[in-house]
Parts: sequence; structure tokens; C-alpha cells
Amino acid sequence: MPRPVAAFVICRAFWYIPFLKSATGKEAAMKSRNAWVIAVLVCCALTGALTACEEVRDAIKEAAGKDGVWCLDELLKMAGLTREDLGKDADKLIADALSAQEDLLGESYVIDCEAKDKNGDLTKPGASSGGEGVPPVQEGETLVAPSAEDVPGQIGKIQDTRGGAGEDVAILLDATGSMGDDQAAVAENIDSIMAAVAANEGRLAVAWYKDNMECDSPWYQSNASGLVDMTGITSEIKAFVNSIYADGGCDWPESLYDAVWETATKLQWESLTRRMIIVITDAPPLEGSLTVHTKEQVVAKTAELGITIHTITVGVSY
Ligand SMILES: [Ca+2]
Repeated sequence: MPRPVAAFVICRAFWYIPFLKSATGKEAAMKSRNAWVIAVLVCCALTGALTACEEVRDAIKEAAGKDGVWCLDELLKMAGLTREDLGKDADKLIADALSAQEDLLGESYVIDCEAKDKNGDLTKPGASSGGEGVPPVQEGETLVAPSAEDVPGQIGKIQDTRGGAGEDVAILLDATGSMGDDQAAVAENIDSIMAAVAANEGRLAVAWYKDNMECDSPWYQSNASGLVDMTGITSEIKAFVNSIYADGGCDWPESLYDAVWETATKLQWESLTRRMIIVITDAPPLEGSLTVHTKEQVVAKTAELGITIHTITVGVSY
């Protein structure tokens, strides 16, 4: 067996031991930083070749998946946590686990892959068709943005490929604690987002949402005038985007279904060509008894109103 491969196998096994041992303990995330460091030191000593450490590190990174992007569940597993452990301290637990991982691997990107799939379910209108006098509903884009820097590019991609003359566009941004860098990226690029809508002689609205279940008050807000003609005065949109402050959220999932419902039903959609909501979040939707509106209700309502939904699931970072 080639040395890097042998080293990887040994290290991979050692890497997991501290987490397996602490899997039942709730302090696992707190301990994980030291556990990772110790595991790597043991690993290096065992392989007897310090030069192999870099190779091992690269191998572990490789195992993380394409482009070094990890799924949140993998990170939780290694920190001895499950989704059920992510109560009101969700942000702290995930932030600690991320920090511990980055001590070992350097900057890494974590996507909640389950959230990507659940959010993406909203983009599938199924057999529904638009109501009378509304644009046809299409299947939307399901995109990811591993780092906040990728967010403007993904919005631009949707605008380039799915936008069109006379469009109505609503950007719906998760504004809970882990979204600060993503909110900043949208704010820094709002001029080009607005310019793309203006080029289509379209209208733009922005809204944010948090957790509607006795967590955040207010939990939802949109800019005062709703959909604003981007060929006219655009200062309201810019000011609103810059005013968004990312905090709160309590548990990990947020009120995505209720927020899409609010956005779909409160805005005055007028476009007869294209209506779209672009969702930007790192988390999955609240479900079951924790949401007022179900996924099925939201999909049916947006189809009725001729609204196509696109989702961008962004990397988890603090
Ligand atoms: Ca929540």
C-alpha cells in the first residue's frame, strides 16, 4: 500500500475515535477542537513521517468531497452531534464544530445538503400550472453558493438565464444569525442586481425572514413599497437591503414556507411574462407543527399566482 494511502487509512480511523467516544455526550462540540488536534498528532506519530501529514490532510480534504465542500451532517457526525441536538443553541454548536474543523483543515465550506434538497422542492411546481392571466410557472433553479462570495454570482446566473422583459423579481433573504456575510454580499452587489432588473424594465422587491415560532419578532419584513420599478427611483431597495441585520433564528430550521407564502400573497404581482422569488438561505424550512403553511400549500399558491421559485442554499459560516 502506498504510504499516503496507508497514512490516510490510519488517520481516518484515529480521527473518528474521539468523536465515537463522545457521541453520546452533549459537550462533544466543545471537546472537538482538542480532539481533532490530538488525533492529527497521534496520526503523524504513528505514520512515522511528518512529511506525510500534508498528504494526509489533503487526503482528508479529498474525502470531504468535491471542491472541499462538506455536508452539514458529516460535520455534525464528526462532532458527535445529531440534528436533534441543535436546539436553541444551534448556532453556537455549529460554529464550534466549524471552528474545530477549520483548525485541522483550514478554511472549509459546509453546505446543509438536506436543506438544499428541501429548499429545492419548492422549485418544482409539479403538475400545477399558472392560473388565468398569470405567467406560466417553470421549474426553478436549485443552486448552492459555498461561500458568501459566490452568492452574487448565483443571483446573477438566475437573472441572466431566467430573467426577461417586464419581470417581477422578489429576493427573499434568510436574515438569521449565520447569514451576516451573505447579507453583506447581497448588499455590496445590490447595484448590479438592480441594474439587471432595470435592463429588463422590471420591478424588484426585497424581503427577509427569520423564525416565526415564538423566536423572532418581527420574523418577516419586506421593503415598504413592495415591487419597485427599477427604471425609476431605486433608493428604497438599496436602503432596505443595507438595513437588514442578521441575528436570531433559535433552532436551525427557519420559517421558509411561511416567508414564501407572505412574499407571494402580499406583493402586488403584475408581470404577465415572469414572476420569480429568489430564496437565499443556509438552513432548511421549519416543518410540521412548526410552520403555519405547508410546502404543498406554498407550491400550490405560487403556481396559482404564476410565480417561479429559485433557491440558493449558501454555505454555513459565522
Ligand atoms: Ca429556527
